[in-house]
Amino acid sequence: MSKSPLLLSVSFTEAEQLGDVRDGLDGRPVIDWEKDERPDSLAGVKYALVWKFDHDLFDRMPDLEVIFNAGAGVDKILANPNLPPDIPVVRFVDPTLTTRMGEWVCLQVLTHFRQQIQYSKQQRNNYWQGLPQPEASTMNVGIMGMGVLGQDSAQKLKTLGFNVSGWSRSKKSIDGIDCYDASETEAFLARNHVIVGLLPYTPDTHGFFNRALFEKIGKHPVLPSPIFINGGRGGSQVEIDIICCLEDGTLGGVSLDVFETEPLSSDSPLWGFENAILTPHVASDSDVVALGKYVEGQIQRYEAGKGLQNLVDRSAGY
Ligand code: NDP
Ligand code: OXD
Repeated sequence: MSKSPLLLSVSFTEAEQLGDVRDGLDGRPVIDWEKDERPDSLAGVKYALVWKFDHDLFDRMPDLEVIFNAGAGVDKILANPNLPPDIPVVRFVDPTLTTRMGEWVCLQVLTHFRQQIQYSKQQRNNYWQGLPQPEASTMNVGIMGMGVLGQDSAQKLKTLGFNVSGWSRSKKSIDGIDCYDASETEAFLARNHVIVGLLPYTPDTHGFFNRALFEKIGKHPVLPSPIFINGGRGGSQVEIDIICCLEDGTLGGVSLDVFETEPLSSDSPLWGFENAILTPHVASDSDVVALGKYVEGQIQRYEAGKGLQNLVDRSAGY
């Protein structure tokens, strides 16, 4: 039986092009909306894999049955007023993406914890000075957003010896990790020295990481002021508050992969802070071949009547 084509509307960056999404699709025909000549009709096309999309794209797809989002975060697709209301949306969940985020989170926590910013500065100045070196178990790291990425990052940090806790909308029960829900935010913030944001961007998380929150984070007995790390979405942070908190020492350092506006403007004061590590939304790129395999696997499940996985809950916004 011939496979129903997949409509592809994703402009992968050069860095993401380590392979071809088709390599994962097991021969399924692809209509590349960004690169191919556009057909007059998309009748009969049941599946779409998109990141950003033209406003009228789905109006042209009378037979659309499933929309696949090319990343884990669905804020962009859900914000599009032309998203059909009744078509299921599946987000990308895959070990290739999860592992990359865990690597980025561990790298950031270790960089601040082992005071690498200070040592890099010393190296630039030919200067030799040891700094205090507490054990990882004295460092309390709190993950806000204990979904797929948060739980994996928590486990990886735990393996490194950090004292890890997690916070999410619904309370989790995870061996070796103290879990909190949204009614226990103050206690959660107070016990931690580092906060890692891995939240989706929703109306509830808009502007969530702000001065009032930073002021409640606990302070490590030896290391500099609290650290804030965000790999979730920039809309959840208030950058003017981050800047002021770095200036007045409320925050001892930050690592940010996501920003209120991307790309970050070249005149943002954030660039100028020695204790701010900025990466250009690359903590965890989607691996395009794995994405193709994932979509193919989901379509095969769907067609076999087994149901789709990782469906987006539109009312929750993630
Ligand atoms: P999940 O949906 O698996 O997890 C989201 C977590 O956030 C859940 O634990 C959820 O709680 C919690 N949460 C959501 N809203 C609230 C709220 N209002 N209050 C408290 N907790 C809340 O998502 P993933 O872990 O897969 O991804 C997280 C985010 O990471 C994505 O949405 C995306 O924005 C970002 N991302 C960034 C990338 C990058 O390269 N920088 C790459 C990929 C993703 P509950 O468990 O109760 O539902
Ligand atoms: C994602 C992202 O959501 O790359 O997958 O930000």
